[in-house]
Amino acid sequence: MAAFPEVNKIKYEGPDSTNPLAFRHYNADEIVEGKSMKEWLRFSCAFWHTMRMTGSDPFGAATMSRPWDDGSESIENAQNRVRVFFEFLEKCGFQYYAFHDRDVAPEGKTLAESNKNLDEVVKVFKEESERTGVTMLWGTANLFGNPRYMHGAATSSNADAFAYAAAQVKKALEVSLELKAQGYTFWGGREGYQCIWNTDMKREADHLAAFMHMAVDYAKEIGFKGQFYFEPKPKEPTKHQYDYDCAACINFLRAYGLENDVKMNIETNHATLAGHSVEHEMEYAASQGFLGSVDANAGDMLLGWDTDQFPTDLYMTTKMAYVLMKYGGFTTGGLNFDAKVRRESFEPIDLFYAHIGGMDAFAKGLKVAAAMRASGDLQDMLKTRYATWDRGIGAEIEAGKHDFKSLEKYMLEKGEIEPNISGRQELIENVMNRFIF
Ligand code: XLS
Ligand code: NI
Ligand code: NI
Repeated sequence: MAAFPEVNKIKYEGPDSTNPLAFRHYNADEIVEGKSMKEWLRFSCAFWHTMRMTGSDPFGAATMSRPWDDGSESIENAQNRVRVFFEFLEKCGFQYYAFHDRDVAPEGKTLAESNKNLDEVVKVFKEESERTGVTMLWGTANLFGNPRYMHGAATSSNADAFAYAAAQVKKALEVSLELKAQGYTFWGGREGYQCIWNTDMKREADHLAAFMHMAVDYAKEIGFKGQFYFEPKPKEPTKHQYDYDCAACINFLRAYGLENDVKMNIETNHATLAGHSVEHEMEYAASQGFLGSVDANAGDMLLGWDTDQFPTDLYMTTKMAYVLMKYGGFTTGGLNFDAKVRRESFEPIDLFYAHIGGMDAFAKGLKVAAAMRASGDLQDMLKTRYATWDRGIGAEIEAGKHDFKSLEKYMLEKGEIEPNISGRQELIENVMNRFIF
């Protein structure tokens, strides 16, 4: 029986449509700068939010109405949820999905039982994936929910927690291989600390690196070719997460010899928690060769935590699309909606409104970014701003022809620098607005 009988496959109806169950901009096969929208955007849906968020918060109980879910921890219920998930994915036109091991299958009394439960549910994922063609963007393991991980997993002060986490990731990699995942994500969970006086930071960092190396080695051993990602987040649940932002993560990867095996999975709301914008994080990662995948959501500027809202801000999606296009798009990654409906939006239909809105915001952002690129206005202003590096002394410095002595000589002869030119920020902002409205 269908879980969403009142919803048909969501169709593209064009910008003038007022149908809330239609796309106004996301037209999967429409070509934008030589690639279809679906190739650019590679939308993915997060099982943990869409199927498992109950709406409970520290002040109140669950609010979500999910008629297909009997609320039990049975395997049948877990398998049924997967079928409902695929109905949802198909109706929205998703190409990909992502899950943690413990989102999809109940944790058993022992590791062996948990693995068995997971296998039972993965069977249904496999069937449904084959039926629909919707595949796994990346896999991951929940190494933070169970109290055994109270001090972290790979960075726990308890070596057994490290071992347990290793066993969980081993299994998650096997499942990711089985479901043909394009990647595997490490998000810190509790890999951080609350109190520096009870923390051996160097030892914890060494352990985290050893853990990631073991994962990379095991992936090679079993023939899992998916891309590994490291997902930065500065805080929450711990006060100070080690995977603070892209700069910290990339430094870690380089320091520990993981730079050829792991790229970044950048989440919008985590970027803002770190005091950055998501386009800053994407540009930083991409310019260093580490742009992997994106967890698309949005925070609330008035709140200081990870609200994981759906992205609807066109300026933000435009800026994200602009960076994406500048670097040629994703290879293995995609736009994974790591986002949840608000506690008050408790009806199943709200899941559709939320995802349609997010997909449309990115589709429109992609079109605006493409128009901005086609006009060449921003590229021209950038070129003008850096013009002194394209000729004369600038070009010579970039070519490695100078040192401090030759530059001193140059400046002694020249006396003063070439006049600076305006940064034109306001004009640039107006140019962007010209394409948006
Ligand atoms: C939590 C993270 C998490 C990861 C996957 O804040 O965003 O959902 O994406 O573990
Ligand atoms: Ni995330
Ligand atoms: Ni998050």
